[in-house]
Amino acid sequence: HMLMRDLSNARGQRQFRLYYQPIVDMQSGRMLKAEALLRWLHPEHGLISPDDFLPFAEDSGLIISIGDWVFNEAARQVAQWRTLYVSDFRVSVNVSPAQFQAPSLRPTDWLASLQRLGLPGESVVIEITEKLIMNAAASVGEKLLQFRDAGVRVAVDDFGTGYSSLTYLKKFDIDYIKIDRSFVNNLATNLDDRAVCEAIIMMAHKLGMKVVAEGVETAEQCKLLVEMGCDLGQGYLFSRPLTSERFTELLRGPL
Ligand code: G
Ligand code: G
Ligand code: MN
Ligand code: NA
Repeated sequence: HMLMRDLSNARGQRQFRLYYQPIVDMQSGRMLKAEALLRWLHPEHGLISPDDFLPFAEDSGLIISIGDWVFNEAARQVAQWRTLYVSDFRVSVNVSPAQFQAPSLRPTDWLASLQRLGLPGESVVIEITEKLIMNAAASVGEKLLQFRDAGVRVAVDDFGTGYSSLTYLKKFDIDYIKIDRSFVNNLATNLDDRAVCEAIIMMAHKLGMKVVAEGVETAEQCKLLVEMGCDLGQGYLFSRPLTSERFTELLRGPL
């Protein structure tokens, strides 16, 4: 497969980019975090979304070296932003279930990178999925614990679309729940979706977790979420994912 061969060369040829999307404190409006989103700048096909190449990356095992690049690049970037602009800034990094479970993903390697950059664990958040925390494998729990012990925060992405139980959220000491954007989409008109969001926020707060609403696109969705006590928001209302240069301008503020 052509794309496969290109993908195996992409890292060496510096074709990967990280985009950053702001995550905003919904009560204060402050921008305290960003989610790092991988893009592949293909010389012929242009910008390719991870949805279109991560399946190949996972099947071939390339996901490990790509994921290492993502983590190290995000860490390098957050170190710079913390030094120059916001001292407690955090960047979250997506980790797919196959990637997290691979024996070659070693938390100690990633933690060593943070240490080399002089970064505390709390400067990064790892975004995992419900599917992963439902996986009973001991190695999953051990790896999560290694990250947690080092202060790295853990978020459960796309929450509400899977089948995770409260038991698992408690067991793994999750910091953030990200409400899937399918529930946020029709918040203004759909009372069921509103009930789901309310229930997730209440449950998360009772368990000591913070909630991020994904896919916030309208002021009305934002207002409803603020009323529900949602902690953080992410979506086109605040900003699309930006290049690191554009994101830096945003942090630097008006000149
Ligand atoms: O940014 P976009 O909507 O195109 O992202 C599509 C999907 O790819 C999302 O589900 C997102 O979580 C995932 N994704 C984005 N960046 C990364 C990454 O660096 N690693 C992994 N494993 N998934 C990513
Ligand atoms: O699965 P995950 O939550 O990691 O996917 C994040 C992706 O969601 C990002 O890559 C981004 O492109 C997309 N996204 C971010 N904000 C919005 C939004 O407001 N609306 C829509 N439709 N997609 C969004
Ligand atoms: Mn995510
Ligand atoms: Na998500």
